[in-house]
Amino acid sequence: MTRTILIGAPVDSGQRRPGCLMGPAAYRVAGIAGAIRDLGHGVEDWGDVALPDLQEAVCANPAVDQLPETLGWTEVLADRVDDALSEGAMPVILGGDHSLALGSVSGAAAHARRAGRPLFLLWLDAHSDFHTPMTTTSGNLHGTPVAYIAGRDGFDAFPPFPAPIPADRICLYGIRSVDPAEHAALLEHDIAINDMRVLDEHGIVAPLRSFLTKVREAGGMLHVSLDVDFLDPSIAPAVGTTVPGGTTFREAHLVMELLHESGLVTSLDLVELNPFLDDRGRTAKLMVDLVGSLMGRKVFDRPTRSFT
Ligand code: EXY
Ligand code: MN
Ligand code: MN
Ligand code: MN
Repeated sequence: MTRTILIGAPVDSGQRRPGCLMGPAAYRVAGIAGAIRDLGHGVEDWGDVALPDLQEAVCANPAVDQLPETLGWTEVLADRVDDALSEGAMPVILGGDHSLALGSVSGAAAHARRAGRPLFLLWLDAHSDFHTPMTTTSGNLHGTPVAYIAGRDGFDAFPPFPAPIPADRICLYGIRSVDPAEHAALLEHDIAINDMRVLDEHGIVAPLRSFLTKVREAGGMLHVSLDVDFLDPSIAPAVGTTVPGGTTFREAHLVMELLHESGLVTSLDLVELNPFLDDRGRTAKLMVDLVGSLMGRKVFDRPTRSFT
């Protein structure tokens, strides 16, 4: 039994298409609390976080959009996620666009540092989100969290990331859209880049198992950040940044099932759901079903096989 804490994060400042702020409500309507509770876990809903008073902030790159708002969300979410982990619970952050991970992973990193445990990051996404505020050309800060978490320069307006995660503890999974500046920077870091080509060739299981083995051997905490666009747009249309060639229904469930079997996940983001773009709630329901698989739902209750 896992104690889970739902944290609503109606964050819409990391990109320019309105709608992600409705994400937390859509997850609740789609039954996320009941889906977790029915699997025998504890669920508390801490409601939605509120944006604190905005502070002035400047960035040398004039393209950067909604910086004060994103800084505000970062601060409040870091605090809330740290609080949930400190209660021994697993925070599930209901987003909100992916800029919320600037805060959620900060909170997890602060907690891991105090606990003396290494933090690992699994980034399930079509995108690498490896821009800094200085390299982004769109100015959309949802394209930056992995760079912040990895400790890249260029985040002067942000609080220093608590204990940046070394590159060899970061795993990008499912990526298929990388901008030139991100590509150049990724080549200089030792981040595991499981793009769709790698997953086509090796299958969805082996690269994930090898990452999970590293987490387990290190006694690590594991933050999973699940972007709706990790999924193929044909099954998950409610996202502003669709990229063809994403994971199928079964591949995505298998990832979640392996994560459950590992018993390693300590915090989870659900990001980029834009309910305004959905088709009768099907994307929200699919995301809730995936959370069900991550929390242990199975068709047959076989004895759990070790994941190694
Ligand atoms: N790389 C593009 C940009 O920086 O604008 C697209 C980023 C999309 C990020 C989404 C959340 O994963
Ligand atoms: Mn607090
Ligand atoms: Mn993303
Ligand atoms: Mn994405």
